[in-house]
Amino acid sequence: MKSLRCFLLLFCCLSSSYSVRSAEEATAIKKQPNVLLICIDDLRPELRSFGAEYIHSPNIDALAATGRAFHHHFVQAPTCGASRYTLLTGQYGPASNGALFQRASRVKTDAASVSPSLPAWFRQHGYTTVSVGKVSHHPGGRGGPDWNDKNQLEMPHSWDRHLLPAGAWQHPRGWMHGLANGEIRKNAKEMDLFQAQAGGDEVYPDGVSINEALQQLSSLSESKVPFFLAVGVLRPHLPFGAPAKYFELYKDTELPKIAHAEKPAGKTTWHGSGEFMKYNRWGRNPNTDVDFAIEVRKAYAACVSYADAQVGRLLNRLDQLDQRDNTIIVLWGDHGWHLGEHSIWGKHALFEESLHSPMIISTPKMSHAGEATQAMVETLDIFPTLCELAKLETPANLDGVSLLPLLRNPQGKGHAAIGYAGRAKTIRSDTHRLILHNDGFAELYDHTSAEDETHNVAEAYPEIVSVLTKELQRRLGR
Ligand SMILES: [Ca+2]
Repeated sequence: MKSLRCFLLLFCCLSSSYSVRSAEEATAIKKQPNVLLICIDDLRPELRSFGAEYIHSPNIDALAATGRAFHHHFVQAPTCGASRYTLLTGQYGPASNGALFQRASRVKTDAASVSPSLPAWFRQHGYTTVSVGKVSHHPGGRGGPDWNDKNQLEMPHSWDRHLLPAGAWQHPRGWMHGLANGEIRKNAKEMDLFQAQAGGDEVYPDGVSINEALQQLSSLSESKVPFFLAVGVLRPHLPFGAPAKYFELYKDTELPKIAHAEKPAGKTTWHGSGEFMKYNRWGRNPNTDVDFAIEVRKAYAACVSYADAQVGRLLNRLDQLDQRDNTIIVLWGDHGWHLGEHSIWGKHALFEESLHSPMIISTPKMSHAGEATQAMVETLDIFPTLCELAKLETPANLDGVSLLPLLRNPQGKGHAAIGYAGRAKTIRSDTHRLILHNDGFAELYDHTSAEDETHNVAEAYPEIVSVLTKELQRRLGR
């Protein structure tokens, strides 16, 4: 199916719906649901509940079984800071990791020009807002040499508390790339790419920050006002270090073959996997060493299972506190990750693997709970969705749309997804992906074809390139 006619059926106008706050505002606030937003770093949609039966992800799977898993969720940007910008502002933004700090500078010089962030909006509407771990780009949300300068806030006016207990890793910068028992990254070449140390969850950084998140959950649950708690889980971000018990899960696992592992021949957003290659790899390269590729993939899988266990700790505490029936839960991966597809080990490209990430939304008493949706949605959609679910007014200038229709009916329609990096931008429809480079070069991939994103068909289908380019420019305004 490659016809233009079928393709043209894809687009429709979408508009946000607006809900109105109750007149009995003070009373309503107490009845409003809590929000637990779980942000997982570098998590690709390779989970058992997303079809990967060789992955041990029982806690995320249990959440999916009681909520709505979005199997076609795409982020706006294939890098932490720029993707989190869109989650936390609901707007398109810069393509760089410094996006939120740039916004913070504008807040200082021209506050009126900056619309409220997602947590700021909930805070303005009576919620207590707390973040723990890596929610914005810097864990704990501060700048400075060690990312703990109280005078340099990444998201001004957003949080009542933004916390990062660094434990043995000394400061948020040390925690961010920490390995076992307080090892801090000084020179990446001297830090192991992956590591399995025996011990409990606190041997690695996430165990410590989740302890803090559990304490916050307990104290916030005692309050009479609703809470908005955002928790960032660091793994499976590099380096791939996790307690040995999670590596054990994959000792005898046979992983499927890497899909389209060949390096693209033509012009693409391919890169040399710099973030990955700079670690100590013991002289081995997964692109040329099949056994090492399997070891790397198993290490990533172990980190996914470690992250999954942290999600389980959060959800168990929520249940113990009897808050599940009054809490909206969003689990979100900040972008995808190539494990050898297109000969890339990392993110930062505009291929499907870089932009596709898991998302699950669970709300109290949701209809069709446990049914996944295949509708295409974007990270931008989370802000308006949470507003509507919490019965808050939706800010007028958000770039996404509410997903409430898909929470009611998983068979509903989605919409094309936009993404961008420094050198190119992209639009993904139900059938195609267009990647438009800044110099005008176009890549067009047909997702109805077995060749998928390995064969650029832009020259053969100029009409599709033209329609998608116009839609991309209209949506992105650039
Ligand atoms: Ca990330």
